[in-house]
Amino acid sequence: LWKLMDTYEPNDPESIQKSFARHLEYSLACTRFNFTMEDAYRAAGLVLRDRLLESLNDTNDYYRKMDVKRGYYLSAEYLIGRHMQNAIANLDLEQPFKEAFIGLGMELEELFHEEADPALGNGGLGRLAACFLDSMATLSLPCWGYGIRYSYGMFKQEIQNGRQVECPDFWIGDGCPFEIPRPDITYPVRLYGEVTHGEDEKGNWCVNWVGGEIVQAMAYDNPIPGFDTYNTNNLRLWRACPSKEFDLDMFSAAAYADSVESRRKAEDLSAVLYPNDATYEGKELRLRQQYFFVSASLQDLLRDFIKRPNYKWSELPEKVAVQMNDTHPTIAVAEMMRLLVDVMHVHWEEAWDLTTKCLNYTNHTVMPEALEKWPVEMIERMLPRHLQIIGELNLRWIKDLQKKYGDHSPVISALSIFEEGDIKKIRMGNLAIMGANKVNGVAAIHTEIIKKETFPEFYKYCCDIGKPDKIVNMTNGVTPRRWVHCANPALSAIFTKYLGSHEWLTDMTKLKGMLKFKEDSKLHSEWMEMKRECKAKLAAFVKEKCDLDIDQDALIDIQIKRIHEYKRQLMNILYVIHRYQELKKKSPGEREKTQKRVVLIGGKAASAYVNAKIIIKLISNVGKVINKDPDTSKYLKVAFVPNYCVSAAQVMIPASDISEHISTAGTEASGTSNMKFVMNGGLIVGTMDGANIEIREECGEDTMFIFGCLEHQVADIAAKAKSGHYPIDSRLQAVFQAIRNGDFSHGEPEAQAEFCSLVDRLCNIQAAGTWDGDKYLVISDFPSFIDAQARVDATYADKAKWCKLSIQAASSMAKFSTDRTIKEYAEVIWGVKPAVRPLED
Ligand code: 26Y
Repeated sequence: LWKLMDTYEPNDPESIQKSFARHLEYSLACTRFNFTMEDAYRAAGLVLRDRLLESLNDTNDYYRKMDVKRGYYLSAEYLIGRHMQNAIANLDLEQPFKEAFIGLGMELEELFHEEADPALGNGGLGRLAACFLDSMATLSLPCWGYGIRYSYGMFKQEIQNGRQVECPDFWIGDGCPFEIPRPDITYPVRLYGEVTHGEDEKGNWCVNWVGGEIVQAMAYDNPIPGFDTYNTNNLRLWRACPSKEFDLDMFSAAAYADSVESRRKAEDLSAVLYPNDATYEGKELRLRQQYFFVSASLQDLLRDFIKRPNYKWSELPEKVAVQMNDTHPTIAVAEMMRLLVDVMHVHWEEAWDLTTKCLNYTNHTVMPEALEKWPVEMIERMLPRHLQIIGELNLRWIKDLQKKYGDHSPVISALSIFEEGDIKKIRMGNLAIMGANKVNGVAAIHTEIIKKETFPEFYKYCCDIGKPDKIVNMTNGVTPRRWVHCANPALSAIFTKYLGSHEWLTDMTKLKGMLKFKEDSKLHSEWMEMKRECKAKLAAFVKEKCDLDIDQDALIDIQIKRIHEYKRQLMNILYVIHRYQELKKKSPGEREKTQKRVVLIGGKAASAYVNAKIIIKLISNVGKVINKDPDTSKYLKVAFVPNYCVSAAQVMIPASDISEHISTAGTEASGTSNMKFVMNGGLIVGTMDGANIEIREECGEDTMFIFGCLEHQVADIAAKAKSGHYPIDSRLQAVFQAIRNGDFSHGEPEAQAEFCSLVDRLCNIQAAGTWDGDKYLVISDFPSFIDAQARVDATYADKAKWCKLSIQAASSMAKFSTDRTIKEYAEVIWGVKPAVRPLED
């Protein structure tokens, strides 16, 4: 068979062209003379897929042959973004592809734009998972991702009359050429039903979970090629399909309609991503989704384990490490126990030992409301066997705690998996911690907050049993392949030219070599030219998306992230209003001397998040006033950029001069776009929060415009406010006044009422620091925010200085490559080692 295979030179332009023509004709049924750009994109995608498939299969064979320990990343979200450009770069096919398509009269870049942007995630957590996959492959680590193949990803955001409108994103509509359906890889997943006891074939007492419904999980593989390695890893996403046996029964009973209905219900499972971050919404379907993908993934990885000749269960922790991405996949703790005990007949104690050695848990969010809790009643109905298992685990856990702390210690109720109350609940965070070998936060400050505030009793317990390092820090990162090389080819070329090789793309410490050029005038002019190029692309993008002309000489100021009160987009737009008011006060001559600025804000609001949606409306309305005011529009523009997504980020981030990472201290676990901006030579206006703190440490204090209170001051400020001391800066008063006057309401009474409600809430002094007041201390931080912005303008005025800082910061970001992050996970948490596939195997 091997000899019969069409052999091709993967790196040869002519063979790429031939393969392209073949796919166009035979895979897509087009003719060589009649095809659209979209057809061309698809055919090019299939050309790549051939190469990816080969590499994926060979890599898997190699891992199997070497019998290596595997890592498995379980995540309900992956914000992978477009595949094509990234795959071409990672497979080292940029030159031959370019040549091949120029030869065919096509620009590669144009093809890239035809690709849908798969948005199977909400925000930071999903994007982090995607960057992790890229680094795992690049480091040749035998690690796979598991998740859900949602038919509808994150909604598309349209802005109509300044308001967010959510539109469905049927990204899979015309098929994705990069995925590989695997109808032969399916697993049954049971839901509902009941638990009975009986005897197995050998007459041993056993537990049976029977009845209910069975859904089939079918695998779709998404090859993840590494950069500068022959390894290609896999992101295996599960799609829910109706169970075959079930259907047949239905048909034979001639219950055709019922059968169709049950089909639809099964398919619902993987239909939609919940477009919600941070606020936990207790939807039954979400729990079903979580269990569905966790069960399929664990069945799959255990099947792989037992395929090894002479496997022993005791070896499982030497061969398998699982990472649970937030609480979303933490039902894995109970499911692993069920599979080991009920299906594989491992003794309870050993099963628990194995489970707690294999599983690990990452916490991503400071907000307690994001730690999922499921009503016991819901679990009992949907996963009756799991409730029993969790009950038994908890019983043993509590006994252990009672021995240590006495029967009635308050520690016990805090650490129990069950939360008492009118509606008894299961705390998935506690289940995860109990079942995990390691628990980690995602930035230094966040890990400290986990120890002190999120799970203090648990941390104390770890210290008491002599295992304080069960909680570890794994500072986040981003992949430089997508976020520098693909997003900003001009910058990538500068680095490669000055450093003499592209090694920096796999070893970012090499960028330190740029520091000696940071005052070099030749580099300065190339650097500024790079920024101009990026700004030109941004200008075209903003023109298309917002119908706004932006001055490419202006300072570009960007805030892009989910819209959330803690991220304080509101403070940003209040500042823009203040800046506008200051400009209005100036004479035309004075205005000439001010720094021009373009402020771009983008991000999606959870569909039920009322305040976040009002903030979007306010930003849009402020834009309408400022942008068309002839006194000021030359100096200040502001726009809400619709439908922020990975591909938008790739255009926006490289063009920024400054970006805003301005969450209240102690609220943003890490942030990752902050890293992307700085890697692209942007500077940060930020608070001492999340990864900002560590970025500042690496790049130098002079590269960051820091403002706002510190985390340890927050409680005090809130307490003082409650006792009536919460002064409002006069400049902010003026901004509030303008809003109350209706200056930005466009005569729309509804908008006016909404904007006033935002302002009133902030001004409710007694409630500052609480839910009904200025919870995120906008008022308190506002004056120092103004100062920070003034420092930005002053620094920007000195072009050489700015350029130096920009080079200095971008060249000091080695720590924030996910290559560093993933190496730490692999070494400290997983114990997984690289397995570099040789080319000829
Ligand atoms: C339970 C459900 C409602 C839920 C869904 C999504 C809860 C949380 C999330 C998403 C959380 C998230 O994206 N967290 C972000 O993770 C990033 C990667 O670690 C951090 O950089 C960022 O600070 C944090 O907000």
